[in-house]
Amino acid sequence: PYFTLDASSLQHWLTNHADLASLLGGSPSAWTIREVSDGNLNTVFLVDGPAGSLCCKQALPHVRVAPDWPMPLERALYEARYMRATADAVRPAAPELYFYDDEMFLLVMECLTPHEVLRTALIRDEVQPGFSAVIGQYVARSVHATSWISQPFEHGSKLLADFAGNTALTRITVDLILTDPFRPCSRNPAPEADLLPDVEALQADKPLHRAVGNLQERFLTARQALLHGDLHTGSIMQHKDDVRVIDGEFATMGPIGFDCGLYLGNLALHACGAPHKGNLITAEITAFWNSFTADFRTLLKTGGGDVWALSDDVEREEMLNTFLHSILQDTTGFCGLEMIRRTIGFAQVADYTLCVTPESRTEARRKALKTGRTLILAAPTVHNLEGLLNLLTLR
Ligand code: SR1
Ligand code: MG
Repeated sequence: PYFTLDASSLQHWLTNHADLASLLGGSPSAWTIREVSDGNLNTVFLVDGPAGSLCCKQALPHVRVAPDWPMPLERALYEARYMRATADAVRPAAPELYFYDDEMFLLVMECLTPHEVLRTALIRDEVQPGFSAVIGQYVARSVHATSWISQPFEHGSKLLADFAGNTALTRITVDLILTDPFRPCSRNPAPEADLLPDVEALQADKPLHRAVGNLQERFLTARQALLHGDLHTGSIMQHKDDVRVIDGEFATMGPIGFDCGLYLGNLALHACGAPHKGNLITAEITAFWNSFTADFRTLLKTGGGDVWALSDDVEREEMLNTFLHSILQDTTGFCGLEMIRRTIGFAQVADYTLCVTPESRTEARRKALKTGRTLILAAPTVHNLEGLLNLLTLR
């Protein structure tokens, strides 16, 4: 039966799992166990032994940072399924999953040290430029491997069934990204007084709400591929040029532009908090999009499911161009949504701590809200990366 682990009970649990204990080596008394929980939902422990290290992540029955908010434990199962469904396609851009305990809702994974969360590294200016190319490749490979276009439709149908139960986390997304920022809501932290008129305007903006409704429909009905579902800069670890995607518990079948948009939205938010880094962030957005589209094109040059398998090279190229165009428009809209929700909703970004005065912080948030609104409304008019970059006005 399930119980929440602490360092001592985790040590005991590991001693009962000989394969994992032997990865650590030595006797249990030689292991060091540190809790390093950083995300909003789960507890995470790093275990070091004489022969190796492990990362152990356990779901709690509530949101870790909001203990009154109950949360089903099964999210750990979906994270394990996501890691298994994408591992072969994305390796080495994700940690290896060694073991999943379905009673303890516990994942035991490759330990990433001395890696750092990408958001923290960006804030500290410790990134190696070009890291976003790895993320573009990661998205191309994970969605290609799990989409209807790469394999006969039965493959996607199976994934749809395997992830259909992840409703608790999809509920978080629908509430926190697509609903709460656009209405007064107790989950939204009170905005600073100077930003209040901007927030009120956003919450009274009917054309914007209609466009958000369209994005909600895309998110819930465009079951294009298996998404990571929460691809922000806190879901990525990096050390030098080793970049890994973690935390796939929000996995769901959805529009590919959702993963792309969340990632680009978090890059853009960083530039709002650090306007002097606009050129660096523009280069990262470009690296992401170029690597995503190049890899996706390469993967779809041959093979493919159903109609893709039948098409000749010219048709294939045209279908691919149309598909990428619609992914870009979704990306633009979801990027705008992420900029707004991480500025005025629950779970805001730490990048704003880069603003040294209250005035510059308000200005940064205002810019994010304005840009987010523009992206959501103008998404259907975007035809290429340059169009998206022009709307972002980071340069
Ligand atoms: C209650 S969970 C809040 C946020 O944290 C996760 O990282 C997701 O982004 C979610 O929206
Ligand atoms: Mg997370």
